Amino acid sequence: MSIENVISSAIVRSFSEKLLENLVVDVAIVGGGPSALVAAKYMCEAGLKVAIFERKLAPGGGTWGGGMLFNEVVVQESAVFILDAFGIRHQPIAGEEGYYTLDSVEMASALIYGAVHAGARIFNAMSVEDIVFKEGKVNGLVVNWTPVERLGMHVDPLTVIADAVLDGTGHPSEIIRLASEKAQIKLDTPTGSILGERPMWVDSGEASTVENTREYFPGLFACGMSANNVAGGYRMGPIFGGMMLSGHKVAGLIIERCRKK
Ligand code: 48F
Repeated sequence: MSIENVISSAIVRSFSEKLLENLVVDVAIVGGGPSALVAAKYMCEAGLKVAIFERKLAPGGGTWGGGMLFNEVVVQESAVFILDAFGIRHQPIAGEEGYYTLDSVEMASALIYGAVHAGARIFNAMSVEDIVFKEGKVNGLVVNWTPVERLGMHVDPLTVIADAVLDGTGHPSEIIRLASEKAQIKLDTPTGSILGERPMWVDSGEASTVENTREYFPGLFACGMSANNVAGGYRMGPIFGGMMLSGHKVAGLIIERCRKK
């Protein structure tokens, strides 16, 4: 066999096996931002089968660019145990006890590496365009290639079946919005609908990101900015402790739910 053919067949075979193995999972995560990557690592370590579907070529979400493209971010003391679990280095901010700066590129790459090495499968350049909704329950995701979505090609998608779906899509809460509008799901919020993100208030946003991280409908969870948008929390900019703690919290909630089943 020619080397050209060896390479092509190996890639097609390996990828097909990987995709086939992940068509039924315990947890299907939409979006590979920081909160989702943290959640993935902890869920995998608890023995759950986790797949992440990320629209872009590079997972990491809003981590890479730091604050206004200055590639540094800030994390507070309460989330340092997560930085340590991923091996992300951090420096104390002089004169501000309990706050640290870290390199956003190191953070993004370490989060991806940590999630993958814990066992999560990341499918990049795949967009989630719908949910599987059967007998009043969220049962999985409907996925397609991002180029298909971007070019508006009329190509039918494939499905991934999951016990739990995690919306980690950031500010737009794409999956919860879709579920709310298309499946007419009543969410666990005061109005039953998405309340919408509020403007910048760092301390409040950091706290509410974690508080708002929960199951909004049986089988449908939200973390990170998605949770904050659903429940009307304030935004917080380039401080990432809340994102990481949100990922840690949702992992605990989903692990508990899967164990009960
Ligand atoms: O927004 P994002 O980084 O998620 P996050 O974990 O973190 C938010 C912070 O980055 C930042 C912040 C912190 O202060 O405010 O914004 O909440 O990443 C979300 C990821 O989801 C992908 C998107 O490309 C991004 O990488 N995504 C969004 N919708 C879809 C999707 C979709 N329908 N299918 C697949 N991926």
